[in-house]
Amino acid sequence: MTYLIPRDFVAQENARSLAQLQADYDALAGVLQRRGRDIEALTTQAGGFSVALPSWGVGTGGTRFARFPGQGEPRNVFEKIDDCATVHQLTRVTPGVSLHFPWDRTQDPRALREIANARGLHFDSVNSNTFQNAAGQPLSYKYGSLTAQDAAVRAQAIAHNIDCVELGNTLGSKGLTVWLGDGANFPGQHNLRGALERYLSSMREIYAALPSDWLIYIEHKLFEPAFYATTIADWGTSFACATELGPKAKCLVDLGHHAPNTNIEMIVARLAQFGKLGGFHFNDSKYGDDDLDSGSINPFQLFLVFNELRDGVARDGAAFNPTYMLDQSHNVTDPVESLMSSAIEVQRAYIQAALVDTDALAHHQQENDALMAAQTLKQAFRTDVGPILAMARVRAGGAADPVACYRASTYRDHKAKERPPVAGASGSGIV
Ligand SMILES: [Mn+2]
Repeated sequence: MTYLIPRDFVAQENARSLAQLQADYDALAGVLQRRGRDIEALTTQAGGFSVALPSWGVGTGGTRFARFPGQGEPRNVFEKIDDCATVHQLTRVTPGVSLHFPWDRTQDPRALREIANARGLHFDSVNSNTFQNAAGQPLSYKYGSLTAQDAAVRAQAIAHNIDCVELGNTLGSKGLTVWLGDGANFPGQHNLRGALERYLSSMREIYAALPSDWLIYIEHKLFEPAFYATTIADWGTSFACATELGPKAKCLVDLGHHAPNTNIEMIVARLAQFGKLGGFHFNDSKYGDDDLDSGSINPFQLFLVFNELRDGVARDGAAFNPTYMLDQSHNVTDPVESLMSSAIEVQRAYIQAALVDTDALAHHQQENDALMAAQTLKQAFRTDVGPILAMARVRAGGAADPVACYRASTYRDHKAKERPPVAGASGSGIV
């Protein structure tokens, strides 16, 4: 029997801190009221937020160098669903799960869909994988996949992506995210322009196989594993390719996939302006594609990204609807705790951005008052919206303090007994 945290247990844990939460909430309501803001509207807004979980995030993804697996890690996609459901149960903001093939391949996708739905989950965009060789695959991706010189290798990579679309369609997904490790490690290794021509040719075939209500997300990344010239290295290349492919192609921004100090919020604004912002992989980083928990290093950047997203909604309304997903992978925490923390940090940035006094900001911009414009953003960023997030969770049946509740439940100890390690268990990794 699979252990799930009992609903009553969450309510009992919440009961310990409910009076304190209500006091904090009432105090914040007063602060916001003086700014002309209604806390209840913000709590409703927080309750409507969601960010999808990466299936690979519930295992200890590790780093490029090693994994140090923890106790009771999921050994297959069904166990991953249990962990994702637990994250959602306590946070109430992660109903979507993004699968990665072939890591999450199952013989019975319909059963997987039913089990996920029964746990209150659905499937977000699916991810293809041509950055490593799958077991039994006839041709190698050592020298590239969608951009390979060998047409047969390209055909294999195209077929894999189309297979992901078909599998995703059965699961109820509406999008395919393509991150490509292709590129060159040496000057002259390949023709820079020729590689991108081959990429576009391959992507056109995948694009043609998309169902009418699907999107394809192009995820750029500055470098690694191709260290000299990654084919889709930046948002400009991503934008150009998405434009070439057509309206169903959009750009996906992984916060860790840029050079240090890059103004990511400006990239977000540019892609939004030209209708090509498809979605995000949220994480945080100090140096490169560090895949650390969202908001753990630079929460102000996350807030500024959401400030641009708020602006996008203000301009374009419901038509502006990028997809949100976490993408993180490291060694030193319990993945369920990290995913809960990250989801809440992303939700926090969303609500902080909703607090920006947009009339004041527009006025300061009009007056060229840089200091007060910056102060206006800072006022929103500095506001502790924790009670709003906690109240939204409690009202939705989640945990006031998800990490504390999770630890008190001894979920991980249960999983350690239920899930002894097996050789060849479902993989996870870094994307
Ligand atoms: Mn990513």
